[in-house]
Amino acid sequence: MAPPADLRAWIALLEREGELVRVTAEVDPHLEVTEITDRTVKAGGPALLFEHPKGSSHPLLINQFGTERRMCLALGVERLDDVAAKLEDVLEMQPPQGLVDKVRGLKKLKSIADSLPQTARRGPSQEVVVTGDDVDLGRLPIQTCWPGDAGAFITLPAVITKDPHTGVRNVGMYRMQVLDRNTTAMHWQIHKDGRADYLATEGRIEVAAALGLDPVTTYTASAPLPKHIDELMLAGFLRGEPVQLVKGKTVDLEVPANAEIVLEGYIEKDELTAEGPFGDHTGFYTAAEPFPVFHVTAVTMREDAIYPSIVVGKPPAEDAWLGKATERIFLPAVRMTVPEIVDYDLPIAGVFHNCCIVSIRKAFPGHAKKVMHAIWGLGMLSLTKAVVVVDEHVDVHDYEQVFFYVGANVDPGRDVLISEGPLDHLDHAPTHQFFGGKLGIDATAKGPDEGTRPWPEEIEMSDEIRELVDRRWEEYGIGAETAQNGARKRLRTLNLSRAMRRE
Ligand SMILES: Cc1cc2nc3c(=O)[nH]c(=O)nc-3n(C[C@H](O)[C@H](O)[C@H](O)COP(=O)(O)O)c2cc1C
Ligand SMILES: [Mn+2]
Repeated sequence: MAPPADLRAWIALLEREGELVRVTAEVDPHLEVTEITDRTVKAGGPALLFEHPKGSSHPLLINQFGTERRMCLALGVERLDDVAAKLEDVLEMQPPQGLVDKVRGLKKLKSIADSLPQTARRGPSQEVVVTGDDVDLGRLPIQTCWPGDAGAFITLPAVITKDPHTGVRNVGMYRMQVLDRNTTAMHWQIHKDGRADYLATEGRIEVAAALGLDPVTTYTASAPLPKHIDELMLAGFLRGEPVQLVKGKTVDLEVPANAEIVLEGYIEKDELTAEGPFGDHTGFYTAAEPFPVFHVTAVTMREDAIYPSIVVGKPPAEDAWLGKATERIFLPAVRMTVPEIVDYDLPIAGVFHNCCIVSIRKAFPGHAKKVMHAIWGLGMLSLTKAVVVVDEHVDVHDYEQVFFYVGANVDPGRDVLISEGPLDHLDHAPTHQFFGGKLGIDATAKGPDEGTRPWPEEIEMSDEIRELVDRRWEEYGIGAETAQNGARKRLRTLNLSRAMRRE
């Protein structure tokens, strides 16, 4: 199943799958959309197309990514792990041996070459072009999400810039607070690539923000790729066909041809504004801080453009599944650097930077602590506040199991590591912004080689008796459901660790 070509194909797919509700009642993008969406997301409900947002002629799409199933539909896979497998295949390419291997290798290389974006002469995203004084962001149904927000924020943009030295494109999702009819703030946090492009540019940097893309491209704007990798290439690779671009009307940047809406413009070095407060994905308001001002020189659109939005707030919110997609998709890359990692889980309630549970194939004394330091040194995972390390047979996605091992296997005096390092821009807990404490918990089994008494054996029933009870279960008259429910947890653990070990 090929991923949808644009937002409209995506909406049609969602509708066919019973995953979309059209809301025909007039609804106010000021707070009301948030309350409806928050209830819907937390109930695992459908994507919502508000056809009549108050004060705008553009429909508003929200909750397109709000469940695991929709995230899988967006990426055209059965399970999020399937995306990782595709990526792993390319990442683990070995020098080809025989002819068959060479042909296979070439195919893989071709799949990368075919992922590069292509530039077309025209595209639907420029059917309508509004420039200069005619630009009016007030025409879009931009949400004011929470009562304490400083104003209306564009929440689901793919913001495009170029590195002034290398020319490499970057696409990132950064919220944009509307300041007036043709300016917004640009919330480039301190660790992000968009900000690095801005800092490296003297004077004026051109910027484009694409709204309403095919879901894969939207997702990749949120993906934490290394700075020298163009997110649109990942989008092309995951889609199996290149992203089509067109030249901007007022900027020297290429913009997605299939976008519903594109905001073109520029940012002047050191022109800053107070951005925020904003009800953030941390579950708290982030205080106002200075951020750059984006001047919009053109708005280009499709006819009857649909405006996409997302609400973040106390978890779980819609962004949980964008984050989970990243967790799964980046597992092969994480394992390439730290191969002893079997699996990891970033709990949604930990809003992705607060906690990382990781299972390892432990091979030497201090190994769990080595992995903690590796996580604290790895891309955006370096911002992780707490790392919990468990042995390979533990299902990191089963928090009860993890809690069991944290309780059972940890001597806090020996197995807790307090360190320090960079923290997420939005974390309000550390005394100093951006920098503070780190917590590592080693919940693996230890042995005499780590200076402990001999470690006891974990309780397991023998295979023989398990098989006997399987065979005789019906005779006992307790019911098939009970057996299934009881076995499910154990099986899930076994399946997962088996899949991860690729036996
Ligand atoms: C809905 C949503 C909103 C986000 N808002 C911001 C934001 O305002 N500022 C920011 O720096 N990152 C934000 N992020 C995270 C970035 O999109 C993410 O870190 C991405 O990797 C940035 O791209 P970059 O690595 O090319 O800088 C947001 C993510 C999502 C899913
Ligand atoms: Mn990037």
